[in-house]
Amino acid sequence: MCSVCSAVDQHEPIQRIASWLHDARSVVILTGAGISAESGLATFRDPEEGLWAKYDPMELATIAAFNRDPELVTRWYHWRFTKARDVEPNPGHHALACLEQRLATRDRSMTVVTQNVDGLHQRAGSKRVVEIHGTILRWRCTKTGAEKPLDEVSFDVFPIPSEHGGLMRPCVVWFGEMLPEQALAETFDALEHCDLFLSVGTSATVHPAASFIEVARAVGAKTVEINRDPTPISEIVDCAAHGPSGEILPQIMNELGQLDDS
Ligand code: BJW
Repeated sequence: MCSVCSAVDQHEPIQRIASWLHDARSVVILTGAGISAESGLATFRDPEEGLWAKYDPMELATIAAFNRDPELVTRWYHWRFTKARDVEPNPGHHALACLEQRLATRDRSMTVVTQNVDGLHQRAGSKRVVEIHGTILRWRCTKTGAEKPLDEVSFDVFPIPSEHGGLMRPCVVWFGEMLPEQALAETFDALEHCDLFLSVGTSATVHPAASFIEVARAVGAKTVEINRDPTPISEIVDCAAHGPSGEILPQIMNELGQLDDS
Protein backbone atom coordinates (compact mmCIF):
# COMPACT_ATOMS: atom_id res chain seq x y z
CA MET A 1 0.00 0.00 0.00
CA CYS A 2 1.11 3.59 -0.59
CA SER A 3 1.85 5.19 2.80
CA VAL A 4 0.62 8.61 1.63
CA CYS A 5 -2.72 7.95 -0.06
CA SER A 6 -3.44 4.36 1.12
CA ALA A 7 -4.12 3.34 -2.49
CA VAL A 8 -2.50 0.17 -3.77
CA ASP A 9 1.02 1.21 -4.75
CA GLN A 10 1.43 0.63 -8.49
CA HIS A 11 5.00 1.84 -8.67
CA GLU A 12 6.60 -1.45 -7.69
CA PRO A 13 4.75 -3.59 -10.30
CA ILE A 14 5.39 -0.94 -12.96
CA GLN A 15 9.13 -0.98 -12.23
CA ARG A 16 9.15 -4.76 -12.22
CA ILE A 17 7.29 -5.05 -15.54
CA ALA A 18 9.60 -2.44 -17.11
CA SER A 19 12.68 -4.36 -16.00
CA TRP A 20 11.27 -7.60 -17.42
CA LEU A 21 10.56 -5.83 -20.73
CA HIS A 22 14.11 -4.48 -20.67
CA ASP A 23 15.50 -8.02 -20.40
CA ALA A 24 12.96 -9.83 -22.61
CA ARG A 25 13.94 -11.24 -26.00
CA SER A 26 10.47 -12.13 -27.27
CA VAL A 27 7.27 -10.59 -25.95
CA VAL A 28 3.65 -11.54 -26.58
CA ILE A 29 0.92 -9.09 -25.60
CA LEU A 30 -2.65 -10.37 -25.56
CA THR A 31 -5.13 -7.51 -25.65
CA GLY A 32 -8.88 -7.28 -25.17
CA ALA A 33 -11.68 -4.73 -25.20
CA GLY A 34 -10.35 -2.97 -22.08
CA ILE A 35 -7.43 -1.46 -24.01
CA SER A 36 -9.91 0.34 -26.28
CA ALA A 37 -12.19 1.47 -23.43
CA GLU A 38 -10.31 4.75 -22.98
CA SER A 39 -10.85 5.46 -26.68
CA GLY A 40 -14.58 5.41 -25.95
CA LEU A 41 -15.48 1.89 -27.15
CA ALA A 42 -17.62 -0.20 -24.81
CA THR A 43 -16.20 -3.46 -23.48
CA PHE A 44 -18.35 -6.61 -23.53
CA ARG A 45 -18.77 -7.72 -19.92
CA ASP A 46 -18.87 -4.50 -17.90
CA PRO A 47 -21.96 -5.04 -15.72
CA GLU A 48 -23.38 -1.59 -16.55
CA GLU A 49 -21.77 -0.23 -19.71
CA GLY A 50 -20.73 -3.50 -21.41
CA LEU A 51 -22.25 -4.53 -24.75
CA TRP A 52 -23.46 -7.81 -23.26
CA ALA A 53 -25.25 -5.89 -20.48
CA LYS A 54 -27.42 -4.25 -23.14
CA TYR A 55 -27.53 -6.85 -25.90
CA ASP A 56 -27.77 -10.64 -25.84
CA PRO A 57 -24.62 -12.15 -27.44
CA MET A 58 -26.65 -15.17 -28.57
CA GLU A 59 -28.88 -12.77 -30.56
CA LEU A 60 -25.95 -10.95 -32.19
CA ALA A 61 -22.66 -12.83 -32.12
CA THR A 62 -23.43 -16.30 -33.47
CA ILE A 63 -24.01 -17.62 -36.98
CA ALA A 64 -27.43 -18.87 -35.80
CA ALA A 65 -28.36 -15.28 -34.89
CA PHE A 66 -27.21 -14.02 -38.28
CA ASN A 67 -29.18 -16.73 -40.10
CA ARG A 68 -32.27 -15.96 -37.99
CA ASP A 69 -32.18 -12.17 -38.30
CA PRO A 70 -29.45 -10.99 -40.70
CA GLU A 71 -30.87 -7.45 -40.75
CA LEU A 72 -30.57 -7.00 -36.98
CA VAL A 73 -27.02 -8.43 -36.85
CA THR A 74 -25.86 -6.40 -39.87
CA ARG A 75 -27.29 -3.19 -38.41
CA TRP A 76 -25.57 -3.90 -35.09
CA TYR A 77 -22.15 -4.41 -36.72
CA HIS A 78 -22.73 -1.35 -38.90
CA TRP A 79 -23.23 0.65 -35.67
CA ARG A 80 -20.14 -1.02 -34.12
CA PHE A 81 -17.79 -0.16 -37.00
CA THR A 82 -19.14 3.39 -37.20
CA LYS A 83 -18.20 3.81 -33.53
CA ALA A 84 -14.78 2.18 -34.07
CA ARG A 85 -14.05 4.41 -37.08
CA ASP A 86 -15.00 7.56 -35.18
CA VAL A 87 -12.68 7.07 -32.19
CA GLU A 88 -8.90 7.42 -31.93
CA PRO A 89 -6.24 5.11 -30.47
CA ASN A 90 -5.46 6.05 -26.85
CA PRO A 91 -2.15 6.27 -24.94
CA GLY A 92 -2.31 2.52 -24.21
CA HIS A 93 -2.33 1.65 -27.95
CA HIS A 94 0.40 4.23 -28.60
CA ALA A 95 2.57 2.86 -25.77
CA LEU A 96 2.44 -0.64 -27.31
CA ALA A 97 3.34 0.69 -30.77
CA CYS A 98 6.25 2.55 -29.22
CA LEU A 99 7.34 -0.55 -27.29
CA GLU A 100 7.43 -2.61 -30.48
CA GLN A 101 9.70 -0.02 -32.14
CA ARG A 102 11.94 0.20 -29.10
CA LEU A 103 12.35 -3.59 -28.88
CA ALA A 104 13.00 -3.83 -32.62
CA THR A 105 15.95 -1.42 -32.36
CA ARG A 106 17.51 -3.90 -29.90
CA ASP A 107 16.71 -6.87 -32.14
CA ARG A 108 13.96 -8.12 -29.83
CA SER A 109 10.57 -9.23 -31.08
CA MET A 110 7.06 -8.38 -29.98
CA THR A 111 3.69 -9.65 -31.17
CA VAL A 112 0.34 -8.11 -30.25
CA VAL A 113 -2.29 -10.83 -30.28
CA THR A 114 -5.58 -8.98 -30.10
CA GLN A 115 -9.12 -10.15 -29.52
CA ASN A 116 -10.29 -6.73 -30.68
CA VAL A 117 -11.82 -6.20 -34.08
CA ASP A 118 -11.51 -2.38 -34.08
CA GLY A 119 -8.16 -1.88 -35.87
CA LEU A 120 -6.92 0.60 -33.24
CA HIS A 121 -3.55 -1.10 -32.65
CA GLN A 122 -2.71 -0.75 -36.34
CA ARG A 123 -3.91 2.86 -36.40
CA ALA A 124 -1.58 3.58 -33.45
CA GLY A 125 1.34 2.20 -35.48
CA SER A 126 1.72 -1.39 -34.22
CA LYS A 127 3.11 -3.51 -37.07
CA ARG A 128 2.94 -7.08 -35.87
CA VAL A 129 -0.70 -7.53 -34.88
CA VAL A 130 -2.53 -10.87 -34.99
CA GLU A 131 -6.32 -10.45 -35.00
CA ILE A 132 -7.56 -13.72 -33.53
CA HIS A 133 -11.23 -12.67 -33.52
CA GLY A 134 -10.99 -11.15 -36.99
CA THR A 135 -11.78 -7.58 -37.94
CA ILE A 136 -14.86 -5.46 -38.32
CA LEU A 137 -13.07 -3.54 -41.10
CA ARG A 138 -13.47 -6.36 -43.63
CA TRP A 139 -16.69 -8.14 -44.70
CA ARG A 140 -17.17 -11.36 -46.62
CA CYS A 141 -19.74 -13.16 -48.70
CA THR A 142 -21.55 -15.97 -46.86
CA LYS A 143 -21.64 -18.00 -50.09
CA THR A 144 -18.11 -17.71 -51.49
CA GLY A 145 -16.08 -16.34 -48.58
CA ALA A 146 -14.78 -13.53 -50.84
CA GLU A 147 -13.67 -10.61 -48.65
CA LYS A 148 -13.97 -6.86 -49.17
CA PRO A 149 -12.64 -3.91 -47.22
CA LEU A 150 -15.27 -1.76 -45.58
CA ASP A 151 -15.08 1.06 -48.12
CA GLU A 152 -16.10 -1.35 -50.90
CA VAL A 153 -19.21 -2.53 -49.07
CA SER A 154 -22.34 -0.49 -49.56
CA PHE A 155 -24.54 -0.14 -46.50
CA ASP A 156 -27.65 1.06 -48.34
CA VAL A 157 -29.83 -1.94 -47.55
CA PHE A 158 -29.85 -4.31 -44.58
CA PRO A 159 -28.95 -7.15 -44.83
CA ILE A 160 -26.40 -6.54 -47.57
CA PRO A 161 -26.68 -8.79 -50.63
CA SER A 162 -23.37 -9.94 -52.09
CA GLU A 163 -22.83 -10.00 -55.84
CA HIS A 164 -22.59 -13.82 -55.66
CA GLY A 165 -26.07 -14.39 -54.27
CA GLY A 166 -25.12 -14.61 -50.60
CA LEU A 167 -25.09 -11.97 -47.85
CA MET A 168 -22.20 -9.86 -46.60
CA ARG A 169 -21.17 -10.51 -42.99
CA PRO A 170 -18.34 -9.00 -40.92
CA CYS A 171 -15.03 -10.94 -40.85
CA VAL A 172 -15.31 -11.40 -37.08
CA VAL A 173 -15.29 -14.65 -35.11
CA TRP A 174 -18.62 -15.41 -33.49
CA PHE A 175 -19.21 -17.84 -30.63
CA GLY A 176 -18.90 -21.41 -31.83
CA GLU A 177 -16.84 -20.41 -34.89
CA MET A 178 -13.24 -21.47 -35.40
CA LEU A 179 -10.55 -18.84 -35.07
CA PRO A 180 -8.69 -18.01 -38.33
CA GLU A 181 -6.15 -20.78 -38.93
CA GLN A 182 -3.29 -18.49 -39.93
CA ALA A 183 -3.85 -16.20 -36.93
CA LEU A 184 -3.84 -19.18 -34.56
CA ALA A 185 -0.67 -20.58 -36.12
CA GLU A 186 1.09 -17.20 -35.76
CA THR A 187 -0.14 -16.89 -32.18
CA PHE A 188 1.12 -20.32 -31.11
CA ASP A 189 4.44 -19.74 -32.84
CA ALA A 190 4.88 -16.47 -30.93
CA LEU A 191 3.73 -18.04 -27.64
CA GLU A 192 6.07 -21.01 -27.96
CA HIS A 193 9.05 -18.66 -28.38
CA CYS A 194 8.15 -15.96 -25.86
CA ASP A 195 9.89 -15.24 -22.59
CA LEU A 196 7.41 -12.57 -21.45
CA PHE A 197 3.61 -12.63 -21.79
CA LEU A 198 1.34 -9.69 -20.97
CA SER A 199 -2.44 -9.86 -20.77
CA VAL A 200 -3.91 -6.37 -21.17
CA GLY A 201 -7.55 -5.26 -20.89
CA THR A 202 -9.18 -8.66 -21.15
CA SER A 203 -11.47 -10.48 -18.75
CA ALA A 204 -9.61 -13.70 -19.72
CA THR A 205 -12.86 -15.62 -20.01
CA VAL A 206 -13.18 -16.40 -23.72
CA HIS A 207 -11.36 -19.43 -25.09
CA PRO A 208 -9.01 -20.24 -26.61
CA ALA A 209 -7.49 -16.78 -25.86
CA ALA A 210 -8.01 -17.27 -22.12
CA SER A 211 -5.71 -20.29 -22.16
CA PHE A 212 -2.81 -18.67 -24.07
CA ILE A 213 -1.27 -17.81 -20.71
CA GLU A 214 -0.91 -21.53 -20.03
CA VAL A 215 1.13 -21.98 -23.20
CA ALA A 216 3.39 -19.09 -22.16
CA ARG A 217 3.79 -20.53 -18.66
CA ALA A 218 4.58 -23.95 -20.10
CA VAL A 219 7.55 -22.53 -22.05
CA GLY A 220 8.78 -20.75 -18.91
CA ALA A 221 7.76 -17.19 -19.83
CA LYS A 222 7.11 -14.63 -17.10
CA THR A 223 3.47 -13.54 -17.07
CA VAL A 224 1.90 -10.15 -16.38
CA GLU A 225 -1.64 -8.81 -16.19
CA ILE A 226 -2.57 -5.16 -16.75
CA ASN A 227 -6.29 -4.73 -16.27
CA ARG A 228 -8.76 -2.42 -14.57
CA ASP A 229 -10.26 -5.25 -12.50
CA PRO A 230 -8.99 -8.58 -11.21
CA THR A 231 -9.72 -11.56 -13.49
CA PRO A 232 -9.43 -15.36 -13.29
CA ILE A 233 -5.72 -15.10 -14.19
CA SER A 234 -4.84 -12.44 -11.57
CA GLU A 235 -3.85 -15.11 -9.08
CA ILE A 236 -1.55 -17.01 -11.41
CA VAL A 237 0.39 -14.21 -13.12
CA ASP A 238 3.89 -13.36 -11.87
CA CYS A 239 2.95 -9.67 -11.62
CA ALA A 240 -0.35 -7.77 -11.86
CA ALA A 241 -0.91 -4.02 -12.22
CA HIS A 242 -4.56 -3.10 -11.83
CA GLY A 243 -5.79 0.17 -13.32
CA PRO A 244 -6.50 1.78 -16.69
CA SER A 245 -4.13 0.46 -19.36
CA GLY A 246 -4.05 3.94 -20.96
CA GLU A 247 -2.26 5.15 -17.82
CA ILE A 248 -0.26 2.09 -16.77
CA LEU A 249 1.30 1.31 -20.17
CA PRO A 250 2.72 4.84 -20.65
CA GLN A 251 4.11 4.70 -17.09
CA ILE A 252 5.84 1.42 -17.92
CA MET A 253 7.28 3.02 -21.07
CA ASN A 254 8.65 5.88 -18.94
CA GLU A 255 10.37 3.45 -16.59
CA LEU A 256 11.69 1.46 -19.53
CA GLY A 257 13.11 4.64 -21.05
CA GLN A 258 15.09 5.25 -17.87
CA LEU A 259 16.38 1.67 -17.82
CA ASP A 260 17.35 1.76 -21.50
CA ASP A 261 19.21 5.07 -20.97
CA SER A 262 21.07 3.93 -17.84
C1 BJW B 1 -9.91 -2.28 -18.66
C2 BJW B 1 -10.26 -0.97 -18.89
C3 BJW B 1 -9.20 -0.07 -19.02
C4 BJW B 1 -12.08 -2.08 -18.79
N1 BJW B 1 -7.94 -0.49 -18.89
N2 BJW B 1 -8.66 -2.68 -18.54
C5 BJW B 1 -13.31 -23.90 -23.43
C6 BJW B 1 -14.09 -23.82 -22.29
C7 BJW B 1 -15.37 -23.27 -22.34
C8 BJW B 1 -15.90 -22.77 -23.52
C9 BJW B 1 -15.13 -22.84 -24.66
C10 BJW B 1 -13.85 -23.40 -24.61
N3 BJW B 1 -13.33 -23.33 -25.84
C11 BJW B 1 -14.22 -22.72 -26.66
C12 BJW B 1 -15.33 -22.43 -25.96
C13 BJW B 1 -16.56 -21.73 -26.48
C14 BJW B 1 -16.39 -20.22 -26.59
C15 BJW B 1 -16.04 -19.62 -25.23
O1 BJW B 1 -14.91 -19.31 -24.92
N4 BJW B 1 -17.03 -19.39 -24.40
C16 BJW B 1 -16.78 -18.78 -23.10
C17 BJW B 1 -17.58 -17.49 -22.99
C18 BJW B 1 -17.00 -19.76 -22.01
N5 BJW B 1 -15.36 -19.87 -27.59
C19 BJW B 1 -15.62 -19.86 -28.87
O2 BJW B 1 -16.73 -20.16 -29.29
C20 BJW B 1 -14.50 -19.48 -29.81
N6 BJW B 1 -14.43 -20.45 -30.85
C21 BJW B 1 -13.86 -21.65 -30.67
O3 BJW B 1 -13.25 -21.94 -29.66
O4 BJW B 1 -14.04 -22.52 -31.74
C22 BJW B 1 -13.84 -23.91 -31.51
C23 BJW B 1 -14.97 -24.43 -30.60
C24 BJW B 1 -16.27 -24.10 -30.88
C25 BJW B 1 -17.29 -24.54 -30.02
C26 BJW B 1 -16.98 -25.27 -28.86
C27 BJW B 1 -15.64 -25.57 -28.58
C28 BJW B 1 -14.62 -25.12 -29.47
C29 BJW B 1 -14.81 -18.15 -30.50
C30 BJW B 1 -14.88 -17.01 -29.54
C31 BJW B 1 -15.30 -15.76 -30.30
C32 BJW B 1 -15.54 -14.59 -29.37
N7 BJW B 1 -16.22 -13.58 -30.10
C33 BJW B 1 -16.41 -12.27 -29.47
C34 BJW B 1 -17.18 -11.37 -30.49
C35 BJW B 1 -16.21 -10.94 -31.62
C36 BJW B 1 -16.89 -10.04 -32.61
C37 BJW B 1 -17.35 -8.74 -32.03
O5 BJW B 1 -16.50 -7.92 -31.58
O6 BJW B 1 -18.55 -8.52 -32.00
O7 BJW B 1 -15.16 -11.69 -29.16
S1 BJW B 1 -17.24 -12.36 -27.89
C38 BJW B 1 -16.31 -11.08 -27.13
O8 BJW B 1 -15.52 -11.62 -26.04
C39 BJW B 1 -15.32 -10.60 -28.21
C40 BJW B 1 -14.07 -10.40 -27.41
O9 BJW B 1 -12.95 -10.43 -28.24
C41 BJW B 1 -14.13 -11.53 -26.41
C42 BJW B 1 -13.26 -11.31 -25.18
O10 BJW B 1 -13.72 -10.22 -24.44
P1 BJW B 1 -12.68 -9.21 -23.78
O11 BJW B 1 -11.92 -8.53 -24.83
O12 BJW B 1 -11.92 -9.91 -22.73
O13 BJW B 1 -13.68 -8.11 -23.15
P2 BJW B 1 -14.45 -8.14 -21.75
O14 BJW B 1 -15.51 -7.14 -21.82
O15 BJW B 1 -14.83 -9.52 -21.36
O16 BJW B 1 -13.33 -7.68 -20.70
C43 BJW B 1 -12.78 -6.39 -20.72
C44 BJW B 1 -11.80 -6.26 -19.58
O17 BJW B 1 -11.19 -4.99 -19.67
C45 BJW B 1 -12.46 -6.35 -18.20
O18 BJW B 1 -11.77 -7.30 -17.39
C46 BJW B 1 -12.28 -4.94 -17.62
O19 BJW B 1 -11.98 -4.95 -16.23
C47 BJW B 1 -11.12 -4.42 -18.38
N8 BJW B 1 -11.08 -2.98 -18.56
N9 BJW B 1 -11.62 -0.86 -18.93
C48 BJW B 1 -7.72 -1.80 -18.63
N10 BJW B 1 -9.44 1.28 -19.22
